[in-house]
Amino acid sequence: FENRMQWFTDAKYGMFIHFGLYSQLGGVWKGENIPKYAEWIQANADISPQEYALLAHSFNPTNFNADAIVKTAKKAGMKYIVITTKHHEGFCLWDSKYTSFDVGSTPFKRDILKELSEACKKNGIRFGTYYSIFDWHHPSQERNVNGKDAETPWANNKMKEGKKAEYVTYMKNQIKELVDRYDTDLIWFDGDWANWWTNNDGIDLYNYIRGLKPSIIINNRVAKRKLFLKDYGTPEQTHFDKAVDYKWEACYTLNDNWGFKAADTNWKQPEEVYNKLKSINNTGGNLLLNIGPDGTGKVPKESVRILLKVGEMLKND
Ligand code: JFZ
Repeated sequence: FENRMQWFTDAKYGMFIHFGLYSQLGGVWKGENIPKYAEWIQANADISPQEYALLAHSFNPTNFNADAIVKTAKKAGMKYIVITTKHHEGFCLWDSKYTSFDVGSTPFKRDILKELSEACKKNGIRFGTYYSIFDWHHPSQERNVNGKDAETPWANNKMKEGKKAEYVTYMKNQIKELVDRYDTDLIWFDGDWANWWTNNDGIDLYNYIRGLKPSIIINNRVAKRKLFLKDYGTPEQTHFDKAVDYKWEACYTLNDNWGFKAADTNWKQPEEVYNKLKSINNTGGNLLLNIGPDGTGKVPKESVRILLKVGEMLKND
């Protein structure tokens, strides 16, 4: 365990990238600014999976520049990158054999995970992949319209009767693709709160992935996050002031959204980011700090400015 976790413990600071179909919308649906997280727009504007899927036809982020992103991360003092390969929307950022709701069915087609993983290798940066447990597009699942769950029909989505095994196979097949094609070093799960996903489902998936690549690191959201702190824990937009008896990583974003939101200009100051990083590292945590490229693939210039400024401050430590 110590050996496997060593690079992660030493890394201390990484870059999170939220990128998907939602990046094109920038938080706006049919002319209306939709409140809350931009990457949740499908849920927050209650867009049907069929209508949402049309966004694949216009996905063409020709400004996505893996080398530039990796170089920015490196200059900023970051040692690993984790990108959303499949967020809750279900769209896959790689050309998967197991679905056509993926980059292979867009006008774009480029293998950006390959571009990013190779740029990482070249620059001595570890490469990680985010994968959402629940999926707003997969036919096994649907909005929850009954009883108490109807209050959050998307956040607590429903697994259709008898469909779970098929979906778990889909997840396993896709994760094997991420391991085989991109040699991912870390898998960052999310969405463990889905009520059809059990802690044992998570442990089974964890063991399956470790069997594919024994050295891989997997966050605790693979299973029920409070019960399963095997590799590392993941508090969100908050961090611990005291050391805890497990490895952990806080994730923060530079404004108030993970995915790109045009109207969100509430950028954190470099000093604030620097101080957060220091206090997190001082109590044994890593910081995974997010950028959300826009629909053309361009990283907001404010994000780049803040990251590079923090990088300079770290150099003067
Ligand atoms: C999740 C995602 O839903 C979100 O879109 C983003 O990817 C973020 C990094 O992770 O959001 C969460 C996860 C956990 C909590 C709240 C929002 N939580 O534990 O309170």
